[in-house]
Amino acid sequence: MTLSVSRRMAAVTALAVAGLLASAAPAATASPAAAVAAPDIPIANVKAHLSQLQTIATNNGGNRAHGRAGYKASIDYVKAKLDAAGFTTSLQTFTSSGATGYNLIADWPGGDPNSVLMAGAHLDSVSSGAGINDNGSGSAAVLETALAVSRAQLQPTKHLRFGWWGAEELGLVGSKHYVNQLPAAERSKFSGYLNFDMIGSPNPGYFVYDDDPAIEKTFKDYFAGIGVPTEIETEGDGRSDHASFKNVGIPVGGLFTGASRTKSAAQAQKWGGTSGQAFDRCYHSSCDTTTNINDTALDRNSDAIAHAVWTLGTETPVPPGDVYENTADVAIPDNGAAVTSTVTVAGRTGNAPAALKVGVDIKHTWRGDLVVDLLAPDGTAYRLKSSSSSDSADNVIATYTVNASAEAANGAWKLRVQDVAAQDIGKIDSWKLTF
Ligand code: DTR
Ligand code: ZN
Ligand code: ZN
Ligand code: CA
Repeated sequence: MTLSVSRRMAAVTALAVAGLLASAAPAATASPAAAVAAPDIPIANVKAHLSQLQTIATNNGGNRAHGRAGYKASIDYVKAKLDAAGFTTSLQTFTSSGATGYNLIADWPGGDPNSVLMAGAHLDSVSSGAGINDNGSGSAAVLETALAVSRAQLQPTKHLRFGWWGAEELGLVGSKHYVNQLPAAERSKFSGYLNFDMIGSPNPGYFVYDDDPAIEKTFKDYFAGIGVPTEIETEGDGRSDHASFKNVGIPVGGLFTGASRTKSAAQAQKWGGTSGQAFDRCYHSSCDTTTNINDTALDRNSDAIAHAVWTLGTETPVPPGDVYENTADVAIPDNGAAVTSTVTVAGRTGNAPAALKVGVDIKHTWRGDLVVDLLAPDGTAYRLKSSSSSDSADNVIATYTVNASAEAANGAWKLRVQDVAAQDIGKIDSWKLTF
């Protein structure tokens, strides 16, 4: 049984024991400082980048696909803009399908190196076309946001990093390579990764990823502020580069205007456009050119990206809480009885917080089999995850927020996991509570 409290908590306890502190209660969590307002992102600048990407495709066999000249020319274009704007850039290479791939990483000097906010987009197209909406749109908007950071000489509280991924169309290859190369200590510094893949669809919807609640709220607040309703992006996890980051426990979010799915009558009523028609009829087709962009959608999403980078990047990071963790493996019987893992909280005063963070790391080969609950010391159960026969993805690596304010903080808290479907097995790898 491996129990640990964070070094911060142990230090507080030690001081308490030494009588140097009246109480071992941690310092009050500072609320984020008022954020700095983002500038408007000039849509003309974003479209100028798209024109350049179109020219690159036209001059290189009609596409910007992994392994082709058009992709490397796209990377060179974006890198040159960032180098001229004062970013620290690096090219990361990898091999996929026998060809060299490239990720471009750009760091804005300054900010807290232990709190990294990253925004990214895949820069590759499919081989059948120029890939202007998919994903020149996300790439150009992220580039222009980075250039706006430079123009503003922004001094964020967090360290800002931007990324352009290769070989997303081959299966998130570039972003997976980047994350896999990151040492665990570096991954833990990420406060979030923001992904933008198809944000200018000609028959647009306004979809917000429903992953990290704080990131989701940041985007939803922006669109509410301009009177644009949004929906939760429901095409499922794993459909773009945010999945690479989510799979290692990094908070993610992003925006999407739709691909081959059809806009419903209700959505057309809400957003305009054409019901019964795909959000992007040129998805993965040769007609995905500069004519395949809705300027209003591209403009709104570009401004939303800047809003998120400024808001999340300039807020005062909430100091780390007190962590109580159990890293002992607990096997989960296939289609069998529930198992539990315990962390004992002691030395705190009063009740647990209204936003108690429950971080879980459960390895499993079909996470839809699993029901996951948090049990408070008095036995009250809080449902974290229900079973789902359709969710065949691996692992449950997530952080849940529970309103545990009705529960006494001290006592034995338990994570209860049950596998309710035959075949596929797993284990509790670790879990933790952050107060
Ligand atoms: N896989 C992306 C397009 C895509 C399809 N569904 C979603 C959902 C969220 C982001 C992107 C996508 C591509 O073809 O690059
Ligand atoms: Zn695509
Ligand atoms: Zn894409
Ligand atoms: Ca099972």
